[in-house]
Amino acid sequence: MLHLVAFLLHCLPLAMGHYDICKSWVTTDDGPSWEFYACQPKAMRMKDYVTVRVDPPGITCGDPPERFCTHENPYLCSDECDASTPDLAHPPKLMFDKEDEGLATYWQSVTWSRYPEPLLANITLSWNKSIELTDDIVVTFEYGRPTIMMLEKSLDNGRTWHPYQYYADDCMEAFGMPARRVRDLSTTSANRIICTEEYSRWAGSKKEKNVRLEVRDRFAIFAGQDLRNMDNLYTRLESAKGLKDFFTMTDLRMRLLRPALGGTYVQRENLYKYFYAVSNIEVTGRCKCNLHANLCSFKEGSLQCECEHNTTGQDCGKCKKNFRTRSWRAGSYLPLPNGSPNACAAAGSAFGTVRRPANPTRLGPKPVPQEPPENIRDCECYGHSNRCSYIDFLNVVTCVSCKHNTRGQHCQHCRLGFYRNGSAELDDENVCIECNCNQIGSLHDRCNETGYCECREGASGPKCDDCLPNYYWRQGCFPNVCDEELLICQNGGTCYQNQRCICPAGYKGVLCEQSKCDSDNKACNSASSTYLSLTLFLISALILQLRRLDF
Ligand SMILES: *[C@@H]1O[C@H](CO)[C@@H](O)[C@H](O)[C@H]1NC(C)=O
Ligand SMILES: *[C@@H]1O[C@H](CO)[C@@H](O)[C@H](O)[C@H]1NC(C)=O
Ligand SMILES: *[C@@H]1O[C@H](CO)[C@@H](O)[C@H](O)[C@H]1NC(C)=O
Ligand SMILES: *[C@@H]1O[C@H](CO)[C@@H](O)[C@H](O)[C@H]1NC(C)=O
Ligand SMILES: *[C@@H]1O[C@H](CO)[C@@H](O)[C@H](O)[C@H]1NC(C)=O
Ligand SMILES: [Ca+2]
Repeated sequence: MLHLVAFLLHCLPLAMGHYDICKSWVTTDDGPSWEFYACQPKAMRMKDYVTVRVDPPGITCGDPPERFCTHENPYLCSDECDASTPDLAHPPKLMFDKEDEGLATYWQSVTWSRYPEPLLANITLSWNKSIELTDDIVVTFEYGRPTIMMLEKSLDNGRTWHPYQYYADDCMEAFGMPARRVRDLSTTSANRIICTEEYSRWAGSKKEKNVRLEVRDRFAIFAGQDLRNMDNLYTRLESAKGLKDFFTMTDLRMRLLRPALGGTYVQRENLYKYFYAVSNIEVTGRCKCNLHANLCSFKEGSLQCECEHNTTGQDCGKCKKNFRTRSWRAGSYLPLPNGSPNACAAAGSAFGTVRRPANPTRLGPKPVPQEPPENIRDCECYGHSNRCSYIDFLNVVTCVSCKHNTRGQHCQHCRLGFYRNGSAELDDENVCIECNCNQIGSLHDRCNETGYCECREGASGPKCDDCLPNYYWRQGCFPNVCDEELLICQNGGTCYQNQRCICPAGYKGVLCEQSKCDSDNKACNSASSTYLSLTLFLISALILQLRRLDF
């Protein structure tokens, strides 16, 4: 019970009333109607919805069964890991089970029997859904925390990965980075990737078990200790570049790079005490629904926002069909306290009146902040950007930082090197496809509307990675030197991959058309029989001539 109260108190600031309803039925002068607000789902224990993968294969202990011991008891190596015996097995799922009081359950790796080869393991957590952290990630290690490890994350379901935080007992030695603490970061560096030494030093394996990614400390930079000033945090999340994304991910990877050493150097005579054992990975966060949903459900094995505001998609990341009069936008925490729903609109609704900023005074592009909604109304970027600039001398509002490989005033074109996906709508994340022109075969990396690249001489195919007939590929397309039709190797030579003739002894030239004797008499001497028969031929020809002349 005490535990529960402590947990509730701990979560209170983030669970509090903010942005928890999407709409309410209100009565105004014009009668009752719906009013809409920015809204987001509650924070949850994300470990309940995760799939895990542990690499490399065979890194989990117990197959074959193995003995191990602990740093506290290094000479009593009687503990056993055996994958085929449930009581002695340590599979990955034990990092996500409910930790009842009493004995911890944990995943465990093989021991470092192959020292000095490093003992490396990757633990990859995937949600197949964007989530936003609302509290620290806490990883609990039984038998000591790694001396070197790092966290990586992906925002695109594992296609690309980015470093998230580095951990080492000596950051400079392990990663060439100075050691930093999150508590020392400032408002301008709140999303900096750091290396910390706080969670890697030996302190006894029973005493210090946790490794953290400090989310609350980073929130506290804006919201103050105890996170009392959440309004300031929400304001910063809307305005500070990259800050929201810092807490967002679809996948998290823990790279274990060197196990606990018990506070000393590696003792080769007893490698049974070096391994990784993780009993829990706590990830607290919420579904990212772009402030268009306050519910997120687990359906068919994946988390899914229950979208409002006439949006749809796993993250409410686009407008429903027939609600695309205005391009999609995320809801906003601003203005406080209810935010802006930025709902999608059906044709015929009263949106989209074009207004220009009054009295433009400054020259050049000026970022339009979120506050004046008139300007934002003009910011139509098909959902590929939330920001626009006003260019005074052209009197236009243009999107800035178009994402998803788009460009243009309304992010309506594809960047150079990309082409329009015919089956995707303009507000689709997949609207631009990479040309992927073969670097050697093509003239440049641009392509036409159907994805065809412009090829160098001899190259062919949509991506210029093929050769035309009568050309062969070797770091580019080159005209055939020989073939079976027109450029046939002479005198019994054979054509090698259209690149050259392999000539029999005594012949040379591109098509073996030249006898070596024509120019090089020594070769003829050594090939004396050829030489002899040639001489005989010449003599008999001479005799024939003499006969004709009828001497
Ligand atoms: C762990 O993942 C990284 C990429 O994030 C990869 O380079 C490395 O080879 C992986 N290590 C293992 C042991 O699978
Ligand atoms: C990921 O989620 C999407 C959308 O809910 C679903 O269609 C897809 O099957 C899921 N993929 C996996 C590997 O679970
Ligand atoms: C969404 O569309 C319905 C009509 O299907 C409309 O009644 C409702 O008000 C719309 N919601 C928002 C937030 O625009
Ligand atoms: C084109 O867009 C559709 C619809 O979003 C998507 O399913 C498909 O994967 C895209 N094609 C490519 C090659 O990206
Ligand atoms: C793109 O180029 C290919 C090959 O030159 C051509 O067949 C195709 O019609 C072109 N597509 C467009 C839309 O121009
Ligand atoms: Ca456990």
